[in-house]
Amino acid sequence: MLTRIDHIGIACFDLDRTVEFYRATYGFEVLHTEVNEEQGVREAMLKINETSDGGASYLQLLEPIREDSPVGKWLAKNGEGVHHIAFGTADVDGDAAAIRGKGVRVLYDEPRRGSMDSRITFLHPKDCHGVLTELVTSAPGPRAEH
Ligand code: MC0
Repeated sequence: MLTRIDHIGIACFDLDRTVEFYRATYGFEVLHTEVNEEQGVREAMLKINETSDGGASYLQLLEPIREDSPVGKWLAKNGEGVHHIAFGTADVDGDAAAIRGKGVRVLYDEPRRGSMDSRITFLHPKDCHGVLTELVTSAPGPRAEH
């Protein structure tokens, strides 16, 4: 069951400058940064709030590390902006299977590694009214904060 908005992914050209905008304008601080080679991004997670199911909600700022990555291609076509939304679930495998059963294309056969050791998959935007949609199961235990 999808229980929360885990994050909103925002594509940007310059991660450091975008992080500074969110800090200076709203006071949001970076909880975590990492490079995800497989996804082709350098990212920063800004925690917005804790949620009642023990998860949290984030803004995820994404800078491509390769032009031919999903975010690189999307930025070249659209410029900066909201790239995807991500729903949190305790069971990404079960929810992905159920959604696939409804005829929506799930992009991965098995969930892959996402931010902070989460397990993620994506639904094709063309099957979701133009919205690239991610499903996320957070890693168990305390979040890595660095
Ligand atoms: C592409 N399209 C999108 C879109 N990306 N529509 C809405 N939102 C997006 N973000 C549209 C294009 O405009 C195009 O429509 C059509 O989908 C095909 O796009 P394409 O540029 O030709 O690219 P493809 O087909 O090679 O790839 C699209 C696809 C890809 C969604 C399959 O971007 C993908 O695999 N995305 C999932 C992985 C991902 O996005 N990773 C980055 C975040 P038209 O009408 O022009 O045909 S990684 C992340 O977020 C991790 C770190 C985490 O959360 O932990």
